[in-house]
Amino acid sequence: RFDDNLQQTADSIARQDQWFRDAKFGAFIHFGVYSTLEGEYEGRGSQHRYSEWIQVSAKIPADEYHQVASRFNPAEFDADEWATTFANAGIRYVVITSKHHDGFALFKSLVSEYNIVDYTAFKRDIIKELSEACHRRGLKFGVYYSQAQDWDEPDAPYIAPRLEGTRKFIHPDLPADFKPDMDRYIAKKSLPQVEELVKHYELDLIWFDTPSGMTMERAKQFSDTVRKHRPDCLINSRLIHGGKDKVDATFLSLYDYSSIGDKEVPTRKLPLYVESPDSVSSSFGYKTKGKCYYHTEEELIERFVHTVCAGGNYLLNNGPMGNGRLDPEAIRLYGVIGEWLNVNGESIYAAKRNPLPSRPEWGDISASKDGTTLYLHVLDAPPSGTITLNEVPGIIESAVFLATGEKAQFSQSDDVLRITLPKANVDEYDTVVKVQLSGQAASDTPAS
Ligand code: H79
Repeated sequence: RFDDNLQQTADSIARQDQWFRDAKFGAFIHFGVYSTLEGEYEGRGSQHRYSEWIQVSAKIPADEYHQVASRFNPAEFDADEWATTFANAGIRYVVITSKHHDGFALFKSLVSEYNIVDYTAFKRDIIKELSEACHRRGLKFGVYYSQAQDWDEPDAPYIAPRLEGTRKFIHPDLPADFKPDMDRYIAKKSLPQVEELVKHYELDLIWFDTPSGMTMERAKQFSDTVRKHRPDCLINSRLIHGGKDKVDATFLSLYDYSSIGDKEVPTRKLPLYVESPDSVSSSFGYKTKGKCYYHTEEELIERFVHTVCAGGNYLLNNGPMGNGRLDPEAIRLYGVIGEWLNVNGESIYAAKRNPLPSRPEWGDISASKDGTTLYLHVLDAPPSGTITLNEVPGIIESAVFLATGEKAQFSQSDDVLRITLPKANVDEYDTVVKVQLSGQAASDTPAS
């Protein structure tokens, strides 16, 4: 249960984000210098989960990482091919790393020459090409920008105090009495780069990450800059909050929706409209060395369904390869989800979260916007072949399997609904039963 005043605040600042609430499915892309290393540098670093963390996990000095950066040449990058792959998978928006914690920008920047156009032989502006390709395909486009961390800048903070020692590995020539000054870094690089991004690129969204050291005053500078140049551009909560779904009314003017934890699946209703940043694999950047695994398509569809039913978007990441091509396993997994959406998309897009007080143990529930249709997602069919739903808020008029259109056998007594599932699976991953209620379903909070 959350505070009604807080909800009202959230709604009154709810900006032009209907596209976002209806989109449900986004592609997150982690692409950069680290994509070429695939999680290991000179035998070091591969034990860490995230390949995009290689500079820290392998303690690579700045001058060595710069050489890797200058050789970054994703010659096979084809923005239209990427956009087409995503659009065909039912994805509605794309968010790509314009600068991750390593400090290397995938866009032309006048603020720092450490960017793909000025620092590599490739010379093309990935952010420009992809934003145009996405908009051509009707996809919304956003960028990830790491505003607080920047391992290339000695003034920027580290995410955890125990990592502060990394600074002297990366920048061995710093004077012994060097004192990092975060505001100096913000003024010199991250705020001007964010201004470049919102001024020069058609951004529908900007995704900040890991707010180490971000005070209210610092966050406000970023928020004001985005709002000034691009008032409709959505901002996520990690401008100032960590991965958790913490909500505080004083922060709500700074951002538009709440990012929950990396790879976290929401299991309960949340106070703001949320987004769950998941990944097809255990890493975000492309990783082939050491510790890594891919999720199965069953796992991803289940995580997607739970996220939507809790009131959020599913931002599913892939890490393209250093040569600029998408990871074939990611393409395959997106494709399976896309096929599932071709059949079951009605229960996902423009749906609202579960309006009932709790979540059933066999799966989850989404609803039509007016609340008169419930979509029962049977993720784990019980051995009895019958699912039970308690606290049903009205009289059931009909129940059909969404995948086949066939009628489902059901019985209702008081507020308990029983539905008999067919012997054969209706859907390999998630059997969706579309239940029509007479009159209005129980009203849910406006967050969904
Ligand atoms: O961009 C992705 C991650 O790189 C980023 N957020 C998502 C979207 C992120 N930044 N910080 N964190 C996630 C927290 C990560 C901490 C760890 Fe580690 C990275 C744990 C293991 C690798 C740093 C390096 C701490 C231990 C080793």
